[in-house]
Amino acid sequence: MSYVLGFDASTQSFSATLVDSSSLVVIGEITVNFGADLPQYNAPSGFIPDDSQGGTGEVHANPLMWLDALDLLMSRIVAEQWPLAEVVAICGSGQQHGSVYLNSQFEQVLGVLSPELSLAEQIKNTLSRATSPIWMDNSTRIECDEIAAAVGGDDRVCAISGSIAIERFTGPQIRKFAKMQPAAYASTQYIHLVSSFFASIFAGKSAAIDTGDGAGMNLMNLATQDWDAELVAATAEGLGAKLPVVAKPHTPIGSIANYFVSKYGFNSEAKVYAWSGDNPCSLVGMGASTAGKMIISLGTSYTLFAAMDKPLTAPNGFGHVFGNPMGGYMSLICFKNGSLAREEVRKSKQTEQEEQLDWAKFGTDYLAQTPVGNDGKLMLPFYEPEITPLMALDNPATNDWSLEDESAAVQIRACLEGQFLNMRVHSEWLGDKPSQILLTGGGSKSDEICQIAADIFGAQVVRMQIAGSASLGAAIMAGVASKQASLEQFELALCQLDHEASISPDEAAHQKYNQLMPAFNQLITNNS
Ligand code: XUL
Repeated sequence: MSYVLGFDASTQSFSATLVDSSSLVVIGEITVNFGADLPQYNAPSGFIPDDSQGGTGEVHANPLMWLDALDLLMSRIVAEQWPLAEVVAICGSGQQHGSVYLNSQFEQVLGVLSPELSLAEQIKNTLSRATSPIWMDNSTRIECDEIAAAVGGDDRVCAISGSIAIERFTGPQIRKFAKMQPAAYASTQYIHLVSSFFASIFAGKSAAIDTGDGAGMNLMNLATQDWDAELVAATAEGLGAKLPVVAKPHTPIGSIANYFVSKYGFNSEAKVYAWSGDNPCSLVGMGASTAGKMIISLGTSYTLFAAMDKPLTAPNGFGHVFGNPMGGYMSLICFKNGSLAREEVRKSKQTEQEEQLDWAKFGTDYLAQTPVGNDGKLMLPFYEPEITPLMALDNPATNDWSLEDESAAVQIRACLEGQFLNMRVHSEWLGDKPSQILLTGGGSKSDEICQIAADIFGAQVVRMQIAGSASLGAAIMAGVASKQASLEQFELALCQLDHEASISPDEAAHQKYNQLMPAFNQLITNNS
């Protein structure tokens, strides 16, 4: 028997998916939720709330919390008796753009990790920066402008790296750290992404950054698939020496570290492969790594992405090009006010008891009370500054109606319709209207949410039979890299679409949304 294991270090949780690579079946998925399982870190949604950081737009997370979560996840996996001794290959996914800063002791400490102690206890002293900026951080406007100016403008940054200089991307974040904390920057020997940090932990040595996730840094040259000397120089002095090498997907990093062998019972022969970003991994997990399928993922952020053969960049700066782990490229548009905005609108009107309702029931109970189009009551549901479009709101904007005056049902519909109308407006540059959308992430469990998506895009919505597309994608990447089976075989067996539960657009509803588009565009213009 042989198994492949995929991890997902995401914003709110750390999960693992185990796949039997002989019979090509998913054995299970196990998760640790940062907020619920590690309350001592005071990060209910996995990050340090912005107000405790002075309301500056900085959003950081504690890498020690991630490490404790990994140890906890491993102990749950052992309790479930997953056959770790028969795991042959490990890969993983990380929330994109987040960075971990480590001093010169990092590699040496990794090489001698003791199973008697926790990962957090041992890695703690190798951090040269206590917290990690993550993708929700939008505090680097100045640094973005400086980088763009140094290389000849945003168009040039985009032509080289696949994105204009973006606040949450790692390069601008590094520049800010180097400017604000020069001594800590000087003592940094390694700057890892979340993905390459965990690949390092598993392999017991500093791991490479893969081209999928590396493209989300404003530092990698898409054409050469390596660091771009000009962008690196424009970002921070001495940065070249602190960046790990760039590796193609499927690159083996090494055998699993002894820590995991002694403590959790892995086979010492198990290979660790370069990890990637959550969106590139989801592309694989959704069976969409060849061009032609559009995916919308309803996670902490909402993302809209698709594989593409040629790197087509967004004309308005809102889209990005990342590496596709199976070769070629992928487009991505990220919307920051995703599931947390849904939670906000729910919380604002619900009693404690009703807050326990899951979204499936919530959809039936509340969306059923309001008509398609919400009688023209539109909302930009931005509880945090939004990135697509760039909008510094910290409360929803509406077209002349007041949230306080309306029922929970009206607010909920306005929030959901606003989210999908915004996705439609900002994905039009991708070209042809998709005939089918693959929907994943927590919100996709609700038929009513899927119906809104289908009606707004005028496309059929199909879901996967299995949740957790990022960790599944990582498991498939481990399986393909270690040649357990081909990508086609894994996809055929594991990326099954739930056709029976597919949702078709209602033509009348689609027309109604078409009619609302001008008013929605006006709402965007009024708030820009
Ligand atoms: C993508 C992005 C988010 C993170 C967290 O650019 O910022 O989707 O990857 O999921």
